[in-house]
Amino acid sequence: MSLRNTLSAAVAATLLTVPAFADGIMVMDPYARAASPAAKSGAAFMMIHNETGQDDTLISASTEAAARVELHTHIEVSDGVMQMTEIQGGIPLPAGGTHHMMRGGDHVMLMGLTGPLEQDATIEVTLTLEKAGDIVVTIPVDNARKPEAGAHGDHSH
Ligand SMILES: [Cu+2]
Repeated sequence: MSLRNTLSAAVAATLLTVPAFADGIMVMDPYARAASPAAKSGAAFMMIHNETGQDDTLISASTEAAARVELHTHIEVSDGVMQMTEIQGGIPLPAGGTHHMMRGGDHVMLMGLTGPLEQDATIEVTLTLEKAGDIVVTIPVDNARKPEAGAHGDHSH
């Protein structure tokens, strides 16, 4: 093998490895909603599939559609009473696993909306992962969407 062939093989191997790693995070079925046009906050939901081959963690999210974004979940504070709370330490995304953010469960909380979430508009949300880095997701607004089967109800969203 000539030197030139060796170099191209090495470059090809690098090109194959890097995008596969970055592309290994798949965001499926994202949507965002607010409880009403006047709502000051909303939430985004999605499924995140980790095909990168290594464990990762969703550590934060941001968007120009809201002044502040937090990763939230619901906890049961007393018998049957659920309350939203900020997730400490991020959301683990184990290799090969799918994390389902859904109503009544984990969600991306959009606080201080910069405008109403209009039905069928889209917002861009940047997810920041510990290893995969920033992933920009275009999320359609679907205020009419019903809670997923298995969700515990709608609560404040
Ligand atoms: Cu919340």
